[in-house]
Amino acid sequence: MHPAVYHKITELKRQHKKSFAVLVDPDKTNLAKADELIGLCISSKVDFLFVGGSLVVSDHLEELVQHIKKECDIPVVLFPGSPSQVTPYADALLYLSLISGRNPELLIGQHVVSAPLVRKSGLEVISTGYMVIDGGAPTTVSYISNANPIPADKSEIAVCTAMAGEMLGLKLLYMDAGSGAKTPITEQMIQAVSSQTSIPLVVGGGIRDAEKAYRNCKAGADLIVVGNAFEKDPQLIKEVSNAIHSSSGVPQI
Ligand code: 1GP
Repeated sequence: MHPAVYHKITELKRQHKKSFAVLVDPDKTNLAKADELIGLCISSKVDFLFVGGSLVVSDHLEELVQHIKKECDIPVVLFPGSPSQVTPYADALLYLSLISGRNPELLIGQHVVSAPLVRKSGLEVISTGYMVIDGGAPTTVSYISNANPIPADKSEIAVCTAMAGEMLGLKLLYMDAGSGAKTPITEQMIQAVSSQTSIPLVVGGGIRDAEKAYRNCKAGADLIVVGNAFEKDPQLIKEVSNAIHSSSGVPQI
């Protein structure tokens, strides 16, 4: 299968263009709400829709993905908290290995168990070094993962982790402070990691405004993910999208 999503991510990076993903949490998004969100994402030129979460308790993820695919052309990327969130109707799957933690289940164990299912799904698989960074308070991901996040002020640990992930052959790095994080990842840490790695860098968790999204891009993030903030104010999508896209080509700090 042609790796269309990863190709789009790397091509944008090659052109020094920043991209934007809206995270859709199936637990908080019914089909009517999804329609409103999809409309805003189309008009705001959102690049990707990520679907999933550390803990999804509703059972309509597959239906939601099918609905999104029917309503728009924005690539749908699964961002699964567990193998139960794998559905063949999406375009791609972030095959997350929690490289910041020391929980073998999330480093490789669940991958072994789900490998046949993932292969059979026909999804484009994007191997991703997932790094959870302390966001100032426990988040669902920090609790569920049963692994210590990287301390927010220890950029050197983040850099070494990211470098190891890249040298192990992972295709993408995702630094996440966790959904709804009190404190998003610092620009200093983003800059440190992006300057020492060359694969695309995804940054998310606790980003609430366009200014922070813009500064993260300037610091070296290639793809910004925002979810929680839009649940309160969906109209913010346009502002954040404009900020991210306007930062394209701006020299990094
Ligand atoms: C969480 O990175 C994502 O895994 C997005 O976080 O919901 O806080 O925007 P928010």
